[in-house]
Formats: sequence, C-alpha cells, structure tokens
Amino acid sequence: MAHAALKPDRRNAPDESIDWKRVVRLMLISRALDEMEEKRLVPEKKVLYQFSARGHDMAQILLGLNLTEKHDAACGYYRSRPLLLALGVDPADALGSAMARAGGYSDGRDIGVVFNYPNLNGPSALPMCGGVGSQYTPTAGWAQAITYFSKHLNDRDYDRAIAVVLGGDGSVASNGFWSALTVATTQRLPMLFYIEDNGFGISVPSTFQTPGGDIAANLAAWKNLTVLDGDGSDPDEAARLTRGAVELVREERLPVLLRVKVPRLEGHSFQDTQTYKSEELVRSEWARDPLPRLKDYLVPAVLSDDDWEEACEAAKAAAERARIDAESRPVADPATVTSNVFFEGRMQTMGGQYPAGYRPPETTETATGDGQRINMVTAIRRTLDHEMSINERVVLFGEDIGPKGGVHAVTLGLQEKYGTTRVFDTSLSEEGIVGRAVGMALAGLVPVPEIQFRKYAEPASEQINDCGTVRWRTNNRFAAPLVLRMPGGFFKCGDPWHSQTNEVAFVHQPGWKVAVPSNAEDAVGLLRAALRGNDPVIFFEHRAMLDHPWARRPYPGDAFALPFGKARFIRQGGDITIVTWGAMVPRCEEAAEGISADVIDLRTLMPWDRDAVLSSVRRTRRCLIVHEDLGTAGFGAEIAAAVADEAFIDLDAPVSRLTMPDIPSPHNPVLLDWAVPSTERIRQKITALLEY
Ligand SMILES: Cc1ncc(C[n+]2csc(CCOP(=O)(O)OP(=O)(O)O)c2C)c(N)n1
Repeated sequence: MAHAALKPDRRNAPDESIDWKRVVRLMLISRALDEMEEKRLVPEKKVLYQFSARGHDMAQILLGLNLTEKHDAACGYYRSRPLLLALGVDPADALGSAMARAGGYSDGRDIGVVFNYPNLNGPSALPMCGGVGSQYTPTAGWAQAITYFSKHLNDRDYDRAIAVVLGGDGSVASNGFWSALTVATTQRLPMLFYIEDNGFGISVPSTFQTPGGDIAANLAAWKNLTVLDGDGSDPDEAARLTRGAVELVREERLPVLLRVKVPRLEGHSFQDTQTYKSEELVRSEWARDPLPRLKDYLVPAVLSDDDWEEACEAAKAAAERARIDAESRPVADPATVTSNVFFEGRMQTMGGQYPAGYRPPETTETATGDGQRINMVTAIRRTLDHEMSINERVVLFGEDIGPKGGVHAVTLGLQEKYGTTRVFDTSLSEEGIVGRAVGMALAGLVPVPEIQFRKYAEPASEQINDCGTVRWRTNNRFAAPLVLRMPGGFFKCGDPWHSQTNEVAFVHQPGWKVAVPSNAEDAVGLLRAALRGNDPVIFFEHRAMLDHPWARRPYPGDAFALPFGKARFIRQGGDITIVTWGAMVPRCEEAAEGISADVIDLRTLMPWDRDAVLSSVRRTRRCLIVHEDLGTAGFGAEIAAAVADEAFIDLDAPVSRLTMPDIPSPHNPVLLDWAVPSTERIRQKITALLEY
C-alpha cells in the first residue's frame, strides 16, 4: 500500500531539522572520491575496481543520516559508499580499502568496493558481498534479531532499531530479494528495503527484472508491506521519502519498501563504456544529476554561493588528504593472509555471542552418563534442550521443526517448551533459512538452523559460502558463528534427493568446521562444542545412524563436549589403519573383526585429525579409507594425499579407498546396497591390502 502522507505534494523549503550542510559535505566528498578514482587512481592502477556512486549518492546520504539508533544496521552493495560515509566511515579507510591497502575493511583481502563497518555505539554496516541479492536475507536476520532482543530479551536499546538493505533494480529479480521479502513480511520485521532504481543492471533494462520495470507498482498488493516510491535525485522528495520510510519502520515495526529512481551517471563500473545507452538517454540522465539540484535547492536558502564554493574546495582537500593517508598505508604482509579463517583467540568486533561477554561453562571430555542408552535423535534433542535452557541466545528454526518437531523428530517438544520465538518454522527457502541465520549471528544470537535434508542446502550455497568467509574477508571485524544442522546419507533406501552426503563440499568452503558424528555420545560432545564455539559449524546428522542400535549410547552428561579435530579409535591393532566416519564406522568395525586393525572414526572433517591417522599409518604401514560419499574428489582423496605426502616411506601397500561410485544414490535397496561400501566389500579390501 502506498502511504498517502508521504506522497510528494509541493516543493517545500528545505526541512530545517535536516543538517543540510552535512549532506552537502558528504555529497561533495563522495563526488571528490569518485572523481579522484576515475581520473587518477584507476588509470594509475592504484584502484583496480571502481563503481561510481554518482547519481545514487544524495539519496543514500539522506538515508544514512536517518540511521541513528545504536542497533540500526544496513547492508548495501558495491555502490553504497555514500551511505558508509554518512554512517561515519573515514574517507581514508574507504579509499585505502579501494586501494587494497593494509587495515581498512579487509586488510586488502576483499574487493575494495565491498564494505563493512562494525560500530558498537551506533549504526553498523553489515559485511557486504559481491553477489547481487546476497545482502537481503542476512539483513532480514538482523531485523529478526532486533525483534528478539527487544521483545524476548527485553533489551530496550532495540525497541526502535531497524535493519536496512540496499539493492539495485537488478537485484529485485534475485532469489535473495524474494526470500527476504517473504521472511520480513510473514514475520513482520522492522526492515526497510531500499531499492535504487537506475533503470539498468549493468546493461540490462529493469523491464527484464520485473514486468514493466516497476517493482513498487508490482508489490502494491503485497501484504504487511508499505510501498513508497519517488525521485531520489530530487532533494526535497528524497529527504522526505528516506526520513518517512525510516520513521515508518521505526514506529510501526513493519517492513517498508522504498524505491527511489536515480540516474546512474557513469558506466556500471569504470570499464563499462555504456554503448548500450543512446546519447539522448545519457544526456537525460545527466539532466537528473542530484548535485546541481541540491545546490539549487539549498543556495541561497541554506548556504550562500560562497559557502557552496568553499564546501567544494574543502571536499577536494579532504579527498586529497584521504588519498595521501591511504597511499601511505602499506600492503599487508602476505604471510598474514592465511589468518582469521577461524577464530584464533583475538576477538572479532562484532558477531556471535563472545563479543557481548559470553564465556562458555566448564566442559569435560569424560562421559559421565551411566543411564540408559539413547539414540542419536534423542541425544541431539537433549543437547539442544540443555543448551537452550542455559543460554537465551540459542534459537532453532527450519522447515517443520515447530509443532511437528522436524521430519526427523529431532526438535520434538522443543517449541512447546521454549515457545515460538525460540523454536520456529520458516518459509520454504533455504537461502532464507541460512541467510537469516547469518544476520542473527552477526547480531549476537546463536542461530541453529536446520536444513531438512543435506541436498536441500543447495539453494543456500551462496549464503553458506559467504558465511564461512565473513571472518577472513573482514579481517576479524565480523564473524557469524552458527550451527547448521542437516541430516543426510542413505536410510532404508537411497535416492538422489535425500541421501547424498557430499560433506566434502563443506570442507571446501573456507571458515566452516564440519562435524560428522557416528553415534549418540559423539553427537552430544560435538554439538555442545559447536553451540559454545566461535565459528560456524556444519553438523551432519547421518540418517542411518539417527536411530541405529549401534549408535545408541548413554547420554554423556550436560558438561560433556568434544574438541574438533580429535578422532576416536574404535578398535586398535597393528596391521592396518582404517579411516572412516559417519555410517561407515560400524561397517568398518565389523569388517575388521578378527583382524589387528586401527579403526579410526574421524568425527570431524574440518579440522581432521591428521596426527592420529599419520601416526597410526606409520605403525601399521597400511591404510584403507572408507566413505559413503563419491570417490572422485571425496574427502578420502585428501586423506590419501596426506598419507602419500607424509608417510610414503612407511607404507607397505598403496593407500586405498573404498567409496560410492560417482553416481547419485539409487532408490532400490538392492541397487543401493551395491553402491554403498558394504561390510563384506570392506572386508575384501582389507584382506587384499593385508596380502599385498
Ligand atoms: C549473483 C550475481 N550475479 C551476477 C553478478 C554480476 N553483476 C554485478 S553487478 C550486476 C548488475 C546489478 O544491477 P543492479 O542490481 O540494478 O545494481 P546497479 O549496479 O545498477 O546499481 C551484475 C549482473 C553478481 N555480482 N552477482
């Protein structure tokens, strides 16, 4: 619905409650930085990528100046530097980051136009990404966290906070946009969608992104959403709309979409010559340049001509000072570029529960339980239950995890116990589930999203990858520790959708720890460590083990936690080392019956226990790796390479692997049994290696 009160009516005198001189200063410094990059720094190859904000700048600055609450956050994209300047980012930091120098947003790691700004005492900029549309769902997560802190934890500092996401007209076609729109409007979150419509996504007209090219008109009937629309190059209208939109979200605690039409005065990026635009179009865009319009609007009402000229000179001088500062910064030491993939003891400024003072309770690696054996489902549920009971920041969500208790029954009864704020069903969008979790983690919660089956993590691939790299690419300014639970692997049968493991894909995503427990006790220990940790964790729950008699163990106690990267020896012996994990562990144990073998359950793949494997192989001189995942580039290949590299001269037989063939999981149990390593085939392989 359009909001009548915010419809432009007549041209007003400049609103005196706005600090127009500050708007002018920020606008001119933004222009001066753009110009300096275009004329000097890009041609001199000191800046490698440049996305001019000219045309988008004024409205962004007006928006930024409205973000005044301590827990406001905005997530933008590569054209969002004016907003950052309005939030208080030092121009030298902005330019230094564009020049990939040490310090700044990322210590020279991330593309310089991708910003982040952790601000503990005012509005923050959440870590932006290069992927168009990826900014939406984490911002929705921040908005949901605001609601959680304000309503559930009764933290009054959050009562008026809002989340703002910035995107171009091209981004409204992305999965992330629709996912976040659904999340924000179904959950009624305090979130502003700020759409900067310049008519093009690089060269593609906005009519390709939404029918008729008008996302505001197309969303007019969307429930729980106020839609505002106007000219972002007109100072009066842009000021009224940005303020009105922010106030509406603050007051009504409901989402608003504000679409501002702005001209893109330069090419998409410095390299783009805009040949796809007619000269007439380019001229008409320049006729909409907000800078002269701002001057017209403010001179003489607010500033004199001389004031304006002075401000121009001051902005040029400030940009020059920023350049000198930025150029004096060194390039980071290349030896440091492998740091901050994971938490290394130095605390991130923002994200996760640790910066807010959380310290984990004492734990033990000794299982204290002497009760009845419980299955893995119950063990996971009990661990989640206990951690929720002692930590108000832990929240669970996913598809069907509420009243139904999850399709695998892991969360059964938890919504009843903890309520719908802490345990809730989500819309059917894995990008929404994981992206929202990222935003919640950035805001300081401990999100535990569930993906119903491992394969269905694929729609969330971008969010998973971006989550893992947050700490590295912001050089420890931000982190997004969360625990992503997902069941997978075969059960009674297979099929291409519910049965793949493909755990190696997560090992290949920097920044994620990966747990693959085979039994109830390890599941408790690893899940507890994950929930109390400071890094994102993939927690893989093997479907075949969830209620497997072999996997049943006594609950090891509420203080039981296991370190990642420490394998468990299931059997010990001297003639062969068998390395495995997940559902293959009991099969390997059985296959090694009567043989003097080390059977090693890795328990975690990132990190994995190299020392345990290598020292065992050096003793037994033979190594067999067994896994359910496909052979080619499966994690066994990594282990085999490490053994070949580091224990070659100790080997009496080739390092060997037994895995699924490179096929999707077949449905018929007969076909499945043929494809997945069986006890019998493991046994044959062991015998062949022993006889080698
Ligand atoms: C997921 C993804 N696909 C493609 C790209 C390449 N790309 C970068 S910007 C862009 C156009 C985006 O246009 P729009 O959202 O309208 O923003 P504008 O650049 O016009 O401000 C494209 C296709 C990308 N970065 N991410």
